[in-house]
Amino acid sequence: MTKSNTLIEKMNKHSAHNYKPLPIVLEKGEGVWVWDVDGKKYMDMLSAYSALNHGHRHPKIVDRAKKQLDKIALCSRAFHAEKLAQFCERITNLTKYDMVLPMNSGAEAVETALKLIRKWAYVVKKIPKYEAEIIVCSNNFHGRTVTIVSFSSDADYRDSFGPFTPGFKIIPYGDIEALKKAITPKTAAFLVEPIQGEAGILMPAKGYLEAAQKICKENNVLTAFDEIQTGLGRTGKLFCHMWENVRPDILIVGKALGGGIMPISAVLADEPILGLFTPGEHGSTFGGNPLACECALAAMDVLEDEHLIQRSQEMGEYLMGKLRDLNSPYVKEIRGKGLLVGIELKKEAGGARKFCEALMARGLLCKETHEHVIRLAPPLVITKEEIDWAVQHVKDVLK
Ligand code: IF1
Repeated sequence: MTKSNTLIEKMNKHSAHNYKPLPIVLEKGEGVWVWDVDGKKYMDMLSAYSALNHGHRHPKIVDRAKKQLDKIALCSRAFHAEKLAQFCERITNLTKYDMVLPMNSGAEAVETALKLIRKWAYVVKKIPKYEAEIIVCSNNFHGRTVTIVSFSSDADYRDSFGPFTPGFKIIPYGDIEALKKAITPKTAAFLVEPIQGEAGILMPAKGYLEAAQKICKENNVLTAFDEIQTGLGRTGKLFCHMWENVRPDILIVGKALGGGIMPISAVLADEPILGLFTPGEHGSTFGGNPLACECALAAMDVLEDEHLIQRSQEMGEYLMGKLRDLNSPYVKEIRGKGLLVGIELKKEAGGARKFCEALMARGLLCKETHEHVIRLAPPLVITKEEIDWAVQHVKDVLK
């Protein structure tokens, strides 16, 4: 009986069964590498779904987190805090929005955006109470709260959890005509992911976000972009929407904002929108806590100081080029932006899961998304040599 097996047994017995993880038990991480409890080393090409853009335990972020632990970690929003003030200034400067509202998880930030959109709809757009509609896309993934799964089009995420929150309209992703048709005088906003990660790294045609924003502007409809997975360098730009000439009214970030150490998420917007919340209308015990803020400050510093956005773009092109050169008979398409890369397999390949399991056995961790796509999303600190190592294994497995 290995240490791993003993621990997996404990999981099976005592943990809710809401996941089906690959059968390894991690104990340690450093950069792009992780080790399991039996001492086996793996390359992490999942990066906690982009929460580890800086890699595991980035030394500069860990150092600042440790120093912050020796000062103050938590104080609630009943008081001001030095680190929160610095965080608010820093992230609004970075993203060029007037204001920020910090939360903890991505789902909480999405919920925050939804509340904000509804308030704007009633106070500013003067939609009759409570008739505001928010347009979303099919195959979206925005989190797992009851309201968010209310507008999921995936049965697994949604089916057992009604009654559902009303007020959402689902249209096909990437379809501008559908957006045009869906907008009514009661439409408050369009919520969209610049790339649909969970749906299989789906990328809309170039110009989609720009066209969507134009139609929304013409109809006094807000745009809200969920950049929780695609933000902070993952796709080779600070935010994925920056591949186009757009600026959403509401920007939602999370995951990598915490530098791979603390959960922290945020909603960003200008004052006429984010200024609408009044005391008591929204909040969170842990949202904006000093420790998470210091991790986010360090994460933003490292992103800039180590040119991780540029790296993501260059290494992403390098990785995709190498994958295309493999010419595997199983592969239908290699696609992605920056270091958010999907290998879509042909149906005959029999699903991506078994390839991910084979890669795991060789020391490379990645995960299938939907049935036929292998998702490769390593930390942005990955080197060319490390990519070469990974591609060799992908090659052997896809032969
Ligand atoms: C899980 C997926 C990825 C997200 C976008 C909001 C959230 C997420 C675009 C919510 C979260 C995570 C959640 C995680 C798996 C993962 C995921 F496969 F489920 F869809 F990344 F692709 N918007 N995505 O991707 O953020 O509340 O989790 O902090 O197991 O649920 P959260």
